[in-house]
Amino acid sequence: MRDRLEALQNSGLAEIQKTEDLKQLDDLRIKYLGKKGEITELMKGMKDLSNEERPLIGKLVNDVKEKISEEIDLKFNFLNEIQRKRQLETETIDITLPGRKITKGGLHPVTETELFIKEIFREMGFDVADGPEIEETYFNFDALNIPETHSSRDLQDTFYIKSDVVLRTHTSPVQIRYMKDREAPFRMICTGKVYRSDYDISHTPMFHQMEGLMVGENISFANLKAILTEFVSKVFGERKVRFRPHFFPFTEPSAEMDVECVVCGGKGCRLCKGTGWLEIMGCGMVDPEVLKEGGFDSEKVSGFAFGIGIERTTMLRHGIDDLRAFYENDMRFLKQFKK
Ligand code: 2NM
Repeated sequence: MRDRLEALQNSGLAEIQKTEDLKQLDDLRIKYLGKKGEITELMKGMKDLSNEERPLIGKLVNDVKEKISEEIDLKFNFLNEIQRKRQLETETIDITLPGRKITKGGLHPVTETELFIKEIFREMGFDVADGPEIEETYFNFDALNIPETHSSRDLQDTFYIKSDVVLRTHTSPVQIRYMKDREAPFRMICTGKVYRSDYDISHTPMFHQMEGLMVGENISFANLKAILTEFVSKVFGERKVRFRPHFFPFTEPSAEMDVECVVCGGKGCRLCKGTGWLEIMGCGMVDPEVLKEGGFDSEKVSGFAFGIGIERTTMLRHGIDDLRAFYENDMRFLKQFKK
């Protein structure tokens, strides 16, 4: 038994020495030290030994086990280190190579115009507010003096979520909410998405609007003209403007504002349909009923309001003649607006 143990130790150590990779080494660990390994096998013969010999051989078995185990650990560390070094050599990264190019995106032209016109009003002292796109019919219609029978309330024009909840059809409900929260005087604008069930060459079911409101003592139509004329000159340059009478349920009197055609300068062309004028926004003096609904005494304060479509403004600024270009995600179109 002593001889067999010695032979086992020698062959074990020799095999460990020769091993060149970690997998082989692991196989050896199993071969010698495993549950079904050679040493375990040899120990089965222990029961045949005399009582004097058994403890001596037992100690010897443990020594051999320990020796082989130590040797395997040493070799393991050695091989592991070699493998790590090899890895470091082959997997080095050349940090002097140029990096992957990161392409920067740009603002969508509608977003860019939205930010641009917001900034113009901010500079004129207007507060910027916003509100929910899913809105109660009360804020979207009733509070704005839009009668129960008004055609804009039709299922055909408005996306109803429930009988009293809609996707807002304009941003005016934000003005109503703002009035209820504030004291006069104030001036504010809001921009955002609005929804109408309409889809053809010049209408998309979602589009963007900016609306504004100024309320205080003695706010007049002259103030409206001054502010809006200044705004239009900042967007389109020094051009003639005109106000035509119009009708909106929430303003009285109401008007539409035109700017001298940006293409022909008033001579008449295809864009302005020969009129020399481009319609750009709606406006008016806030109806006393709407002021009252907003919590104001229409005997003490007055106000003007206005609304402008951002898609249309973007088209006129950049000479885009097809609304659909904004929603087709054609990179050749969008890249032209990258700054
Ligand atoms: C427009 C035209 C005219 C408008 C009115 C109000 C409110 F809530 F203050 F009454 N907000 N926006 C308004 C007035 C909007 O868009 C073409």
